[in-house]
Amino acid sequence: MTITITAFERSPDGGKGLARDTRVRWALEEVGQPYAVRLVSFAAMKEPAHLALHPFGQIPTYQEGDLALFETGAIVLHIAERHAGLLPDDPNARARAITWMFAALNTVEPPIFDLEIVRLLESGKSWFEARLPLVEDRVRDRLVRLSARLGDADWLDGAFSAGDLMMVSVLLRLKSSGLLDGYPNLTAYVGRGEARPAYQRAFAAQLAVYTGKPPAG
Ligand code: GTB
Repeated sequence: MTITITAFERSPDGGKGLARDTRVRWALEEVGQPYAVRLVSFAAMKEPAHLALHPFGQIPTYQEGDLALFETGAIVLHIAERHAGLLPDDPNARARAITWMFAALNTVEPPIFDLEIVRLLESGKSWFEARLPLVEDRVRDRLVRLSARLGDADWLDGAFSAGDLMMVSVLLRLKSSGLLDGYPNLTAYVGRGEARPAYQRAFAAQLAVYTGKPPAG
């Protein structure tokens, strides 16, 4: 059955891979599932046809036969549960990998998202200089604890899993901020994620939407 996801017709990040379709593409590449992409404009995302797929008018969505999903956590979990390669077989290890997915989305991503919003929308405001360090500190609090837990391991809990896919995807949002620089093991962790061939293919595919050139190879 063909898998179709949606992505920005023109991503505001200019193809840096920061929009959330990249994590879904990455998951599909890890498990070797081909997929089609339907590009949507900001206007089309708020039209009834798209709202029927995504109640909040966002990307990405996931369609497979008569199944339609939204929310990257749910989509990546669905992919990981149905195809080998992203979740361990051992039930406890599997549950822990899923726990890391939730930790990435519910505990680590929110302060990173807040930081992006402050930088993007509040830079001209009178409170910006006072607020920015507070928000950065909340991000650092997550990083210092994640860094301590990762230690010198390659991945968060044994072999690479959907938990790492989600955590690396979330940390990638910090790349341009310099905040990761204080945590060499996290920088290396993100680098290992980016170096995976499946990530490379996902990144190239989303970039090709922006450049209009098909991915090389
Ligand atoms: N919780 C949802 C999920 O995980 O699927 C969040 C989905 C979401 O935020 N989608 C964004 C969207 O559709 C795109 S990814 N926004 C349009 C809207 O809400 O109207 C977020 C995103 C967008 C752009 C950049 N960027 O340019 O750097 C980075 C991340």
